[in-house]
Amino acid sequence: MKLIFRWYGPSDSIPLQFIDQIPNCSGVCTACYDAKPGEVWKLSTLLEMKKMLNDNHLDMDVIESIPVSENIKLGNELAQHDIEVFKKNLEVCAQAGVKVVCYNFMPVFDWLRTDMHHKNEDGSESLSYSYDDFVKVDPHNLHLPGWDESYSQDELQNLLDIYQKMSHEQLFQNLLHFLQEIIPVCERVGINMAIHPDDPPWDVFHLPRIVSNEEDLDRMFAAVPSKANGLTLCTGSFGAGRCNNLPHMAGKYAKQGRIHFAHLRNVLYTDDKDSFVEAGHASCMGSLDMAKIVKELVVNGFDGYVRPDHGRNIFDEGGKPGYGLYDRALGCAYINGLFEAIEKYGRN
Ligand code: DNO
Repeated sequence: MKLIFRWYGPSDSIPLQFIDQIPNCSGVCTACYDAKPGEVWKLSTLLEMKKMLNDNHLDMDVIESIPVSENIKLGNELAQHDIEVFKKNLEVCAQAGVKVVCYNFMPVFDWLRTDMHHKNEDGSESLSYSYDDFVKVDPHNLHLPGWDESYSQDELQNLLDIYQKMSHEQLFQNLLHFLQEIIPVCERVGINMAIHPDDPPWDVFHLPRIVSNEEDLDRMFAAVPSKANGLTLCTGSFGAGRCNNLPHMAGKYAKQGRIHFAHLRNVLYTDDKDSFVEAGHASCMGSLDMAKIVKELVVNGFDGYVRPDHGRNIFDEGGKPGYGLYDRALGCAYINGLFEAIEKYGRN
């Protein structure tokens, strides 16, 4: 595996030198955060970032994410234009040496939580999702760190209205059309696409979601069989869905050569509904068996990129919820330990 770290570009408060100091961390995943969905990225911007990274002994092999515009997800009259822009962005990324592009197909909102500062007993803070609080959330007044927000309040209202009429099947067909258009470009330029699952993996605010479980993935891979059509195995996102068997999914899709990128983090279920807290990465902190997931990856030949995911706010760090340095660096150390132990001595 190749261990990487998420970096929000030159404005990220975490110095690249610190990321370089994380044991075995070979690079970062990043994006052109200034560009809006539907805009062509500048090769010069990517190359400048790459130089900054390389100067700190870090690679830029993975982009997270090229945003998929709402036009594409809606399949409206502007969709084809935006798909062509997406293709150009893939070409630009390939010219900058990018190998994997993470993206998602969640309507309007990316990942969703109800509390950015959930206090744990040890004084650390986590992102969390409470079933009871979710019903009180106003979708018009939601901003989470790391989201690609590109619409005004009016546009948001309009989008929510339009999606109320969209079925899961229609959204799935729009995903297929998108993949059928872009995958040939990926194959030509040598990029693997890695779709990020819905987070949490169920419909929110009556918006359809279609990348939530094994059945969704099987259908998507069967429809577009190219290996360039792959997955970001986000254990925390799929894992919030208690029906998802993560070790089984890790093994199955690693064996199929579909997992190009893995986000390895843990979640702790906090009630018998859907509530969860983002725990520390180790198995003992949460509800997922991280060692079993990594073992399934390793024995089934996984050789892709891996990153820790949302960290807790620990050691009074403050900063961007989920994206501080300390707990994610601890996550890296844990991930390194799991892979080393299983690769050397734990395959059987
Ligand atoms: C959350 C991230 C997601 C992810 C996108 C990929 O922290 O895992 O925002 O980057 O869904 O497009």
